[in-house]
Amino acid sequence: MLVAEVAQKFISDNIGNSLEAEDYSALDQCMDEVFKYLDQLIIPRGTIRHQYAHEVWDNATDFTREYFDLIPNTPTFIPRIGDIAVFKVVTGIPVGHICVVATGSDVNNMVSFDQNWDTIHYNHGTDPKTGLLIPYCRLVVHNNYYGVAGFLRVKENSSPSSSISPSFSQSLSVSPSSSPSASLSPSSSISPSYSLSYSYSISYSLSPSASMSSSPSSSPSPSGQASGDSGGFWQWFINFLKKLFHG
Ligand SMILES: [Ca+2]
Repeated sequence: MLVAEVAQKFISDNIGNSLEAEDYSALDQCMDEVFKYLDQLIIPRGTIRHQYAHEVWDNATDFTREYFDLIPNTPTFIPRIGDIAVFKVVTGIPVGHICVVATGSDVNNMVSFDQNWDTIHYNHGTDPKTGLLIPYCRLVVHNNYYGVAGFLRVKENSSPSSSISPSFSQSLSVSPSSSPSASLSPSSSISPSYSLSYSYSISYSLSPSASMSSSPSSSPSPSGQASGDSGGFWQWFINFLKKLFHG
């Protein structure tokens, strides 16, 4: 499942819910929501675990960067659904803040899924045990990205959906084993060597003709001798016939 799909499902499943993940001394905080979000992504909570939300950005670790690209907030950057927005310490945000980016952001405003944001106005009443207002998750529009330090974007190779690709590459590794059909081609390279032996036989057939052509010119005697022999034979044959019939 893609990060955007995980985020969309996480948001739709939890709108209006109070989420608690870690540190029961501070119930339903912004960090609790994002811990639960990481659970859905199958990303270790330790990648963002700090006492205060702003530290996720300010004190990001190698473990954080192992799973996320850290993208600073700029006037033109538009985050996408599934990104994690981290707020620095500014007036009105004493310990920073963290939330999951939803759909609908533009260069002016960020739409996100937040817990414990403006809890004075948005709460599920007072917890009878603690006497504190009970925060819950909801969609928020952050005007002008006020306080946003940057974003954590899940790296492509750390998302659960990309873990399918290794099995694909294994099926691809089967194809080299079928390459023995290609290794049959060396046997077909014998025919070129055959054609070479043929050219040898041609050069052989040339050498006799060369000796033939050289022999008449260099030694006329064989041909003269041949005709002399044949003339001597006929002469002998005629004499033989004369002896036979007239002798
Ligand atoms: Ca908590």
